Amino acid sequence: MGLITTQHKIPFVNEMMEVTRNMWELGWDERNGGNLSYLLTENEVEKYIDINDVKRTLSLEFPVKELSGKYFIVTGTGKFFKNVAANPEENLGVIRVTKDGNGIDILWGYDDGSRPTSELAAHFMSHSERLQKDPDHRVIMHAHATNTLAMTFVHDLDEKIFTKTLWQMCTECLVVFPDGIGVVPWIVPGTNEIGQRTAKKMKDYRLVIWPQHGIFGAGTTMDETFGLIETVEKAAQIYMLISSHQGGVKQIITEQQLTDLARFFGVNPVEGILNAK
Ligand code: 2HA
Ligand code: ZN
Repeated sequence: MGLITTQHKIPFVNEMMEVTRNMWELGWDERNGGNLSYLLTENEVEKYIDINDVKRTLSLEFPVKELSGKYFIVTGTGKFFKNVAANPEENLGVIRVTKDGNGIDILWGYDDGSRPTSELAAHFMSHSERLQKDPDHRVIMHAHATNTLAMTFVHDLDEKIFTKTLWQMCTECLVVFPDGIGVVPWIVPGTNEIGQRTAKKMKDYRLVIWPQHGIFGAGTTMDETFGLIETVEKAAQIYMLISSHQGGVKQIITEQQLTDLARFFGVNPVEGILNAK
């Protein structure tokens, strides 16, 4: 992977630069594909940015009262992940949800007059759900991960069967996401509906598949969230490789082996998957 030599003086901007670059280099985020939002504390923002200097205020079509006063750094709509590291001030923005939850204040970035990702509804609604589950939650990441996307064309979309197949593709998948993966139906992207359906799945899962489109991941750190999507994508790659292999599959990871694995690593696989058919 290419080394990012430009270092930004704001640490959370650096994290965004690095991960968007990695996602692009992996081929997960062509053109303006993908989006990313990262919950920040007021303390870490005010060290680098004047929080009283509101550049612009935008209204939201989906009020998020429960996020009022919260700060995020978010990729811009229509922006290419390829370009973030070279020009973070145009491709990213730091925003704060207004007190009434009906809008956002832009405090830094979007220097060319742009605004947050078209998938902000899915991001905000998902943050809100994950925060209720886990107070340390911070990151929502969306990517057009290639093999994951491909797999949604050829595999059953039942989320139990989908999870089981992924667990069976690499020995450590079950340990990385014992809570499994949710699947929503195909829905027009950028809509409140896809936001609501994704967030509903985020009550139970940190990973949600958008069939024929991509994947959403949630986590407490950038590394953890990236690692979740990376692990699913690796499993999906193995699936796509073996399902097109002429010789066919000769052996698999059995249900018993998955059970032994969970016991040894002390994880609780979500109910109803190991025996899913
Ligand atoms: O355009 O990935 O889902 C960015 C997207 C929309
Ligand atoms: Zn997308």
